[in-house]
Amino acid sequence: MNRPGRPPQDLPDPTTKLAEGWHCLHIYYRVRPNPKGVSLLAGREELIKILDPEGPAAPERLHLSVTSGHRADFGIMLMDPDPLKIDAIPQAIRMSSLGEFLEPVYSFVSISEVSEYVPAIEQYAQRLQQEGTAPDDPSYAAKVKAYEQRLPMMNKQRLYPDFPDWPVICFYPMNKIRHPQANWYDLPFSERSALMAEHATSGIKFAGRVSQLITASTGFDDWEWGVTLWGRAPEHIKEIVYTMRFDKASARYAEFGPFYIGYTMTTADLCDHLRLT
Ligand code: 76R
Repeated sequence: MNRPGRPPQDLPDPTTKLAEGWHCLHIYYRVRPNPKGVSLLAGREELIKILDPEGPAAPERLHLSVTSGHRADFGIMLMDPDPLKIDAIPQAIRMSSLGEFLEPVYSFVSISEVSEYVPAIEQYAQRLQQEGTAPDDPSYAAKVKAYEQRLPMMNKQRLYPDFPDWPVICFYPMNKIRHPQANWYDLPFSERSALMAEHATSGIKFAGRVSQLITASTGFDDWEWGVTLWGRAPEHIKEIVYTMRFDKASARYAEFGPFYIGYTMTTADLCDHLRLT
């Protein structure tokens, strides 16, 4: 028996790590003017060190991009099992000699996850049947087997993603709405699942052109998910966002926050581009 106020004995140790998946931070900065023309060369070297993906304090994943438009000048996306290792990066930037010139203007905190709508093997098999492939069709077994082989890799990519080496990155937050006439959270699981299957079918057409990472932020930030899209070229970003708005899951139930579009860069190129010299 536990005494009142004591946790039960069989709980795991308290931790800031996730049972599975990584913490994720998107943080955007604006560069402040430098009217006195102070040399930023030393600060530039500090920034290159802080953001060195091979450096001793580097988180597992680090992506840097120049952001278009007035909202921000550049963005950093960071992922790691340890949220404080991620947080140490903006702290180091703030305390560096570039700190006074770099103003954080937007951030988004989230975690990676395997969505409850990713079909298990049995659900995938059921879906094949619903779509008209009979279990005695030779392609049925082959498809189920291929999915069985693919699923662990796909889930690993969702939880511990490798970032593609692509030039365009788009980030935006989103919610599923709770409107009296369109409340996602009032729908039965079977209906949500069917809507997400339609969503997946429309998304899969962008394979090879867009790579997406959905990170969950309920309880971590003001929106429910962060959507990170990498594009092989800019037009694919417009096309996927436009196309997926017609998925019922988005058309009827989604709302979106601000969009940040940027271009992948090394820290040295970014400093040149931002005139941090
Ligand atoms: O294997 C599967 O069937 C995975 C299917 C899948 C899930 C579960 C999937 C596929 N997504 C899932 C979950 Mn998605 N996705 C978005 C957006 O702009 C918009 O309209 C919405 C933003 C895009 C662009 C996108 C792209 N997806 C989710 C969730 C979590 C829902 C939850 O758990 O409640 C959100 C918020 C979301 C939003 N999705 C795909 C894509 C693409 C391109 C695919 C197909 C590629 C793939 O399966 O990896």
